[in-house]
Amino acid sequence: EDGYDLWLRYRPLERASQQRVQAQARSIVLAGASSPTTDAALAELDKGLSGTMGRAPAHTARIGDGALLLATPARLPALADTASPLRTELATLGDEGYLLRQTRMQGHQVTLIAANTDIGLLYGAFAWLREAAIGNMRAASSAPKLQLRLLNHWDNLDRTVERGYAGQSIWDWWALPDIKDQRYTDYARANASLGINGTVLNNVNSKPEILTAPFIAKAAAVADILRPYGIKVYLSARFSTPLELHETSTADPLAPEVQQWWNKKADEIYKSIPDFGGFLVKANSEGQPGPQDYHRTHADGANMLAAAVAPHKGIVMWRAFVYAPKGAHLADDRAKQAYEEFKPLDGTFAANVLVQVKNGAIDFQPREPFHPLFGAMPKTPLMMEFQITKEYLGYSTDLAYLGTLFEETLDSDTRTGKTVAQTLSGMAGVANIGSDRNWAGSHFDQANWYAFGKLAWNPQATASDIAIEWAALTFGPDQRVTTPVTEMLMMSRETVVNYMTPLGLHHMMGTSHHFGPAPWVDNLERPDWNPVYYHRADRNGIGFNRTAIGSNALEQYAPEIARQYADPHTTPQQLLLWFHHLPWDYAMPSGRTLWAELLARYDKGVADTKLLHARWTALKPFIDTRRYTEVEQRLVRQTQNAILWRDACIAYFQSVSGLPLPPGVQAPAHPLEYYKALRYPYAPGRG
Ligand code: BDP
Repeated sequence: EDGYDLWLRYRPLERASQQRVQAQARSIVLAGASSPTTDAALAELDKGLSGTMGRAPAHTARIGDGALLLATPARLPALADTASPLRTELATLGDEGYLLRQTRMQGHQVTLIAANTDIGLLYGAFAWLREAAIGNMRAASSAPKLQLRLLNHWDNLDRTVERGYAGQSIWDWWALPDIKDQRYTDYARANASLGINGTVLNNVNSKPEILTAPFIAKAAAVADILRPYGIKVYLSARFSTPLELHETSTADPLAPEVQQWWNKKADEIYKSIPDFGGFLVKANSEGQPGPQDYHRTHADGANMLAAAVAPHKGIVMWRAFVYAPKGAHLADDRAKQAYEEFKPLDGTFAANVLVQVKNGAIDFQPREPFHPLFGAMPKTPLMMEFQITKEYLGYSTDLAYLGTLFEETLDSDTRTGKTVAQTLSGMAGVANIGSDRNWAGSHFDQANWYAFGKLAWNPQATASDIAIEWAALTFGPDQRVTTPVTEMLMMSRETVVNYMTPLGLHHMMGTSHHFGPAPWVDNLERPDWNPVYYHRADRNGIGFNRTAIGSNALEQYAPEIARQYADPHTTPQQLLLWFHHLPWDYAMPSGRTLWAELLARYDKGVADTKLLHARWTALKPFIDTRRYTEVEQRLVRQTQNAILWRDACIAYFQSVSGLPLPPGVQAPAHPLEYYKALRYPYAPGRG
């Protein structure tokens, strides 16, 4: 086991489970003619059943007892019959939903995988195989709650991956379009098994070349492979592309020559990729060009691109992760800038523009409150942007299950009548995929890809149900394994929060690598790049005051939230220092002072990391050697990392607060200077 098969391992089942599966699949019947998508579904059933049962059943044209039947109303007249209850049920499942059902068809007892489209059949086949692999065989009916479920690859054309910790990019642009790696098909299978239906192939920090003819041909080759799996290809577009390719004299979105250039470019792309999804754009952020360079708004820029793709039914996903480049407007609190720029534009975007908003207002921290734009732009469809790759949570070394992070954001009540999930039209996840054999860099990071896909399909799914399912599919359905693995997953992210940024602290990672601790950094050219800007610790206290007497970022939330969080006593402890600057002797609910509580959280982070390690070593007898060892090595490293974070942060905060360590708290192993001198040369992920 090297992890390549992900959650589609299809290992032999125990006898009792085999019998249950066998009873549902004595033969396989596809109603009607085959299509590339039904071919994919049947190939997956063959693969799955050969693996779990030892051999795949025969494919037959006629329905018999015990058949596994794949059918749509268009393929099977019985399903088109308006009097049939199945037809009524199918009508509620839309273009991508499916149902799994024991029923009688043409006088025979069958297991029906039914959908309105072939893609629905493919999703249903994956769902049935999941049931088989776990040995459940439950009836089901399911339809996605969000229409757009995308991965965003931050992959560069030279195969480096910005914030990637799983090796090179899987997209081999040099070899494409003629040489097509088998991985592309396996990638499509894995994503389709989760219901992911779109992928942005290249980095948001995009290059003009991606929109030139040779790269369009390469993207088209990928699109051809992904299409049968229901996955559309999208590209990140650099706003100044026509100017940089010397094909226009400006990139001003209101200039007719620019508009014409993009219209023609869209026509050219759609000629090669008829179902091209559209563009993702990072503009006027971190030095990227954008409409503001021409004193135009984000809406002007987005709408110009939207007009180019609209005749082809394409969309534009315009990112709200903006903060001004050097020298331009510097908000007094970086957390406020996206809202300040985008909220006034609500209602001015074209119908095929979505604004893509990161889960929090700073940047993919181990914990952030939900972004105040959710609930604040009722006239604009919003996409959630989560980061699956763990830029700020210990790369692919540290174990941190993000299902709980995603769930926490999605379930947040915006107090505008909706949870965050209910404000969404789509969800994007910054992929953690690379060409490492196990795809994600570590086996446990596969769970983050899995959880993202499941939550994009159903944002109301729970992180723990997803964890249980992933554990069973990844390590087998033995509860002696799935129970402890699920417990490890469920405690892991809070553990990282505790040893990195407890109590609402944030952005204390070292410059540019974002891996190790550096709360002392204060010398970067922009104040809001420095950790000291975010924790504001001094002799008197710690934390960022975002109340009315501070930056007043709180005002961007609904009044109920603003009121609740205005008072530290009614602010959730986990966000305390995000919103408040408090004295070191502030009394915490635990009875400790804030200083003592902070130390206790760091200690808990370390203790829980050791616990994670111990739980894994107890599983040794049940896990295959290679995967056991690869995870174990990472947990050893994570323990060192947790200790490093704890010690460095305690040494630093003590140097600032001047307070003694309470009895029982162990002093850091080294003086502060030691931690300050640590370097991370050649850290991965810089793109
Ligand atoms: C930050 C990353 C940077 C990305 C940026 C973005 O450090 O590499 O380019 O986000 O989302 O988290 O555009």
